[in-house]
Amino acid sequence: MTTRLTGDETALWEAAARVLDANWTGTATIPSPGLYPHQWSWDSAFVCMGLARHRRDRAERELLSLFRGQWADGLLPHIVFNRTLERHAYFPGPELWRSDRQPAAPRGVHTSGLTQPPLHALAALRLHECAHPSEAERSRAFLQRLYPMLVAQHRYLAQSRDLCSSGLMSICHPWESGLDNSPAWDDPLSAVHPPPAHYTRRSQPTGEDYDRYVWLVTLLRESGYGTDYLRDAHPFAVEDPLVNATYLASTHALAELAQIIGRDPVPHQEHAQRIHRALLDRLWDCDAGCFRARDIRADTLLPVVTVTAFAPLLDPELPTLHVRNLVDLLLSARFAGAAGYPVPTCDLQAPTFDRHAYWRGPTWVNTNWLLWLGALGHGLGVIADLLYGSTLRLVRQSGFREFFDPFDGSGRGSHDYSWSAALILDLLGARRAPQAA
Ligand code: 9WN
Repeated sequence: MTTRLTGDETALWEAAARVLDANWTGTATIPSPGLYPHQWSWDSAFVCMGLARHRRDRAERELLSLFRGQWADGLLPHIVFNRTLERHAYFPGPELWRSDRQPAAPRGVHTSGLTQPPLHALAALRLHECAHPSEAERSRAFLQRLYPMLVAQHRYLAQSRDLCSSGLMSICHPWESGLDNSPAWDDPLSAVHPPPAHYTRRSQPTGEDYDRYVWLVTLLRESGYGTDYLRDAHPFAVEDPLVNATYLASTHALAELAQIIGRDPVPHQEHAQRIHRALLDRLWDCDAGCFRARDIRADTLLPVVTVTAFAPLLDPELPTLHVRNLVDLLLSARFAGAAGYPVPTCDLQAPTFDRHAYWRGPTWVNTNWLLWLGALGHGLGVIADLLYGSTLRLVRQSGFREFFDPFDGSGRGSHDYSWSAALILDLLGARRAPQAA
């Protein structure tokens, strides 16, 4: 812990730490008890941000456990399955992905064959930055060990996921976005036509969309998760602002990590420039004054404005005009301005907005945290404080829930959700003191 906390803050800190302690399996942190019993990729990155301030030994093990699932081509899977659990602990389990039949997949570990937003280099950097001076040597040694794995992860994204050679990575499944049922995916998903399905599912998005999710995985699996197939034939391929903003932030982090351990940062810096330019050229919508996802099969920007519109605030070189436009939209009645508990995941005025439905409107701690980090990076202290305060208010009122109603702050989805707890630890640990102008 780096900051002196008040009594109320200490209670919140302890409650958050208890959630992470309870969700620790001995090697990694499950996203939540019951609903998500395996290890998820971007969840682990968020969890590390909190563990960095609570149990850095566990943060290191968390990342190493995740990278145990890395494929030989560098793919860092979005789920690493816990083999000791029953087959039906979570659907879809290893039997849908069949990673054991893929030559590039690791032996003895079952994984999915998809990615998630690549926040891991950023998490590793934050872990190092939070290290006590007495731990600096040990922290550097850990980075030496992790660095080649992070480089391989980014190489995979550049070589196998830059489907248009644009500089941006594409997602090939809504699950890769982390915002599974976001209304932004409605259009590209409607072009996916699965055969009749023969399975059932217990929670969250159901019905036709779920059939499409599973069908997309079947197509990927049958292609051997191949790069040529992804580029030329897979029906769902989207360049998303949040995914690419995390890709950019982690590429900058990789450059810093390289410097810390005495490697060459220049290739990462050059790569970051390329992502930065492509974000502006391909995903900025001048008329709307915000970023939107691009469907690369239809070559159009997707119509619904969601919370991912703001994620490029994570780009340290985002031009002032773009920052100003994003702030205006964020504070308007379409987002924070009319939601008592910002930031809703979908434009409140969009016909697809739904205050109850997972990523179609509710407020989530992780998206708030990403925007808070981006706002701080641009010196937007008032916006950062707004996000800080509203996120703390959510968990104080409703606990460490998975997501929240953006109008009344009531909690939804699973209880004791790991990233909701971990990111509160990071927020409390990083809270800033006001500075005289
Ligand atoms: C599918 C674990 C994951 C998060 C995602 C969230 C949800 C899974 C699901 O849970 O996705 O990957 O079963 O719906 O959408 O962001 O990583 O917490």
